[in-house]
Amino acid sequence: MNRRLFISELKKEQLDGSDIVGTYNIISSVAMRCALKGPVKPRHCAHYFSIEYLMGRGFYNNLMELGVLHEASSILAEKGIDINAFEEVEDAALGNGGLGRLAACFLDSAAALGLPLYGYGIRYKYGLFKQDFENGFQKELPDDWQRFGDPWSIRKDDESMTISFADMVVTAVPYDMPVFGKRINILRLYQAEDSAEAEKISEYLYPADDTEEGKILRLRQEYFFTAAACRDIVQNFVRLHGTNFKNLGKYNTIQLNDTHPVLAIAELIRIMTAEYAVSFKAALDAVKGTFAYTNHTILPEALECWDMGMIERILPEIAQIISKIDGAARIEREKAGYSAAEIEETAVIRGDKAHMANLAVYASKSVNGVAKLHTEIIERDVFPTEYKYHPEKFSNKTNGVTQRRWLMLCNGELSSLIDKTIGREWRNDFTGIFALKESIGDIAEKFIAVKGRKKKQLFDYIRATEGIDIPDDMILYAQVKRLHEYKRQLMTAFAILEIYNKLKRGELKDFQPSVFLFGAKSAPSYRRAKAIIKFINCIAEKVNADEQTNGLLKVVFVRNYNVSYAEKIVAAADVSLQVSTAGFEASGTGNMKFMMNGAVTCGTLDGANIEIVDYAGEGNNYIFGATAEEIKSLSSGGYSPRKIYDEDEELHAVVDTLIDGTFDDCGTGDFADLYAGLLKGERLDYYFVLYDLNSYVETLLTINEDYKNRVEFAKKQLSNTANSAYFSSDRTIKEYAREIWKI
Ligand code: 26V
Repeated sequence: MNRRLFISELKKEQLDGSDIVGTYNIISSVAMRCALKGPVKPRHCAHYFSIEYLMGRGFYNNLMELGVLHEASSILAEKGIDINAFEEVEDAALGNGGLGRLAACFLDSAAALGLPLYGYGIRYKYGLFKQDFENGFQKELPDDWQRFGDPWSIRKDDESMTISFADMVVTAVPYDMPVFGKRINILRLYQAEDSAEAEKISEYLYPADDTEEGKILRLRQEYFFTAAACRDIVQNFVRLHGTNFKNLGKYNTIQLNDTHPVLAIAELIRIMTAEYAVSFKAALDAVKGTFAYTNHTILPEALECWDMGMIERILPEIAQIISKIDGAARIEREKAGYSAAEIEETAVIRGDKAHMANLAVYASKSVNGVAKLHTEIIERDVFPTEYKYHPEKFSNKTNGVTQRRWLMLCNGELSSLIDKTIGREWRNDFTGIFALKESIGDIAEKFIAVKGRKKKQLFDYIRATEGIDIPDDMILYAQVKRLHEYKRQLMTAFAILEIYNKLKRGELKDFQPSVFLFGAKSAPSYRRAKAIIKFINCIAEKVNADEQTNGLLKVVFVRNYNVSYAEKIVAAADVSLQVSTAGFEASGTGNMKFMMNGAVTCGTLDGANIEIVDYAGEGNNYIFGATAEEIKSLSSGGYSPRKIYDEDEELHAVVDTLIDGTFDDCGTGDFADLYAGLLKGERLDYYFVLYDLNSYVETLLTINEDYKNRVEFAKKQLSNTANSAYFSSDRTIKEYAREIWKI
């Protein structure tokens, strides 16, 4: 963008330091005005369909991408306004976690690389809830993210569309959010309008789907945005290429981010057959050349199945088309030699349910997992039959994160140190970061100073927002991610209690002062996840108040963990805790952000941790615990958490704090329920918390010991930064572009 234009336009504006909201809107719209010269969609492009986008704050990132962050900051300073004042502007949190943040990183990378990638999703009125703690329990508050306006979006009334359900018709109004880089791409988010009923469709992210009504609303959401997006793509195709839909996939790929947008497959067939008189067979062939599917989880409860009866009631034409696809798949597979059992296992409709992952796998030209191990698991265990007959369809695309937000923007101090050491080329081509390797020894001291500064900034912020005081020199161990049993925040809680008990007994001589930091939101209806939050808050209260130990050990669970909080935490952390039960974390992307910022990983051999260690070296990271293979064989019988509990006194004692009155769950029975999950009833300790606990504690203490040699430890940390190029989403997006999208 034309920087001179931006400066002169901004200087013309009346900026009032006492009106932060007004100033925020003025600067943002001047930047938009100067940057947008009507970018056009090219003939050949890729589309990303995702029900979540965790964009975070647009302001600083966009000004950085536009190359005017510095200019804006100086003009504001001249008028006595600190650019950091806009930190109170809400994040656009239209997502839950990794899946939504990945979508945002991908859009950033594609724009930066000059690749045409267009995002489609929903413009929720309220994003992921704001989290507060009440007496240590999570409390959910509505997230009114547009409170300060939405100057980074443009409403396009003239491109509105009508979307029909059996019982209602709604208007889908697009809001275009430009994504700046070498080219300007667009994230198009649809808002539902026309009636109070219609507006509900785009009101909340993930409305509770534990009721019939909730499920229907979710189904409407999924259809609403994918139908609008499909129509948009078809209209564009017809305008550019005519109605020869054989060529649809030649010019367009639609990447399905998990199963939530999979109804698009049926809708695209509906549009071609109903509106352009294409035969079903030809339409099916066209979609098979157009869609590509990414799987992001192997958890059965997250692989969507829709009741066919419900689809029939709400979307009768779509139900018919799904049935026809199911029939076509069965015939095709019988001819290809699938056994009857194999046909059933891979069927689009199983019993009375539409199996969305099976539909996606059947109708897509490409299926991918998000890390090496995860792809192996989906090939071997999740879609084994389809892999047997169509191995060529499957590939791995290990996730990545954008170094622009996750290093340059959030860690200016480390970025300047890198500039001074190897020059600035790494900013254009992140593979250049590897050159840092040669200088690790020379800059270790300076790196220690940078880490210290980032920690101080974070701890100051925590003091101000959470009211918890953390000494500046503590080792920062961080576990920040969605709250889920498989991620094992509970295991970290037990580990902290063991360390605390050891400190109390005077067993840990020369323990380096440490703080354990958690950030996580729990799904509102997920009882055990919420119980874990309360349990950790109880531990924090006890440990932080203990004068015998609180100079050595602190625990903090920050409220409302989000993208902006993550930017501060990843820059400051010394140790990245990635301790999921092996085989369960598809990839993880937080692990990559920490790595870039020079944290060592303390983790299991799961998801992308495996590749992180491959690149940065086992010696520079801390791996412990059962492997995915061990977990698999333990799962099939012979694991007794009771035995471990009975034979290990220390472990026994910390687990018993759930039931012995040490902590108070306010009569909810939540802690007893956590205990039961480990030791009573069925599926005992399903995520192997007790199995891995001891080796976890040992590893945490080894790290603590190693940290004493600050310079050697800093070298390990820097080795992680130097080897992080592979984990840039620029690399990931290049792979998608070359191998799947052919753009
Ligand atoms: C979501 C939910 C929401 C309600 C409670 C149960 C439950 C279980 C699993 C999920 C996961 C949804 C998909 C997802 O977010 N997957 C994440 O995708 C990231 C990007 O590929 C990846 O790094 C994470 O490992 C993966 O968990």
